[in-house]
Amino acid sequence: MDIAPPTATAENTALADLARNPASTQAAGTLRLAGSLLRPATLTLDALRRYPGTLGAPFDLRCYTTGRFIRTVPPYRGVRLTALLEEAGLRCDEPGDFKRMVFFAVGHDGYFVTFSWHELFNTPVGEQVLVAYECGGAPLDAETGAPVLYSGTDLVPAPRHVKRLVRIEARVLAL
Ligand SMILES: Nc1nc2c(c(=O)[nH]1)N[C@H]1C(S)=C(S)[C@@H](COP(=O)(O)O)O[C@H]1N2
Ligand SMILES: [Mo]
Repeated sequence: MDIAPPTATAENTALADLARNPASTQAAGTLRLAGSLLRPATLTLDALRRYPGTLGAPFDLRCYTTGRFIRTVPPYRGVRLTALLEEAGLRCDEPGDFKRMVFFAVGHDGYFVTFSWHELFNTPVGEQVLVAYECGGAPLDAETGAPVLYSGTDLVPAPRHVKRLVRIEARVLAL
């Protein structure tokens, strides 16, 4: 399976720039919602803080690759990724597009992980995927890694604990 061939839009150019030269793209702390969306948006940290917060549970950050225990993370507070995506509106150009939709969550350094539409909207996993702006009761700022995206039900949490999240990209996959 492959990702649908990218068309030469400004959005795709911006994503390619991010992968090549991660630090150059956006103002620190801003999050861009892009790709297969009805209302693409850029949100500042202050805008994220205005959404109703969901409080996560504390967890142990552990690297999948090495098994290394990193640290115990106090509860995060943040907005559900599904709430942000619902507000931005998912495009459905062909019947069944959601079945083939994935989301890239991209960090400031070009590190990225994936979520599927089903995982977020059709399993309990999505209820605990947060874009966090507070940790242990203290506000996070761009210097301390905000916003952080993480998936609260992952068995090994470090891979999908993306520091300085800068972009959520919605894509419909094609064979
Ligand atoms: N932005 C960003 N977030 C990231 C990563 C990364 O390279 N960039 N690596 C992930 C992985 S694989 C691990 S193990 C942890 C490492 O966390 P640490 O830097 O606090 O040790 O961050 C996760 N989040
Ligand atoms: Mo890791």
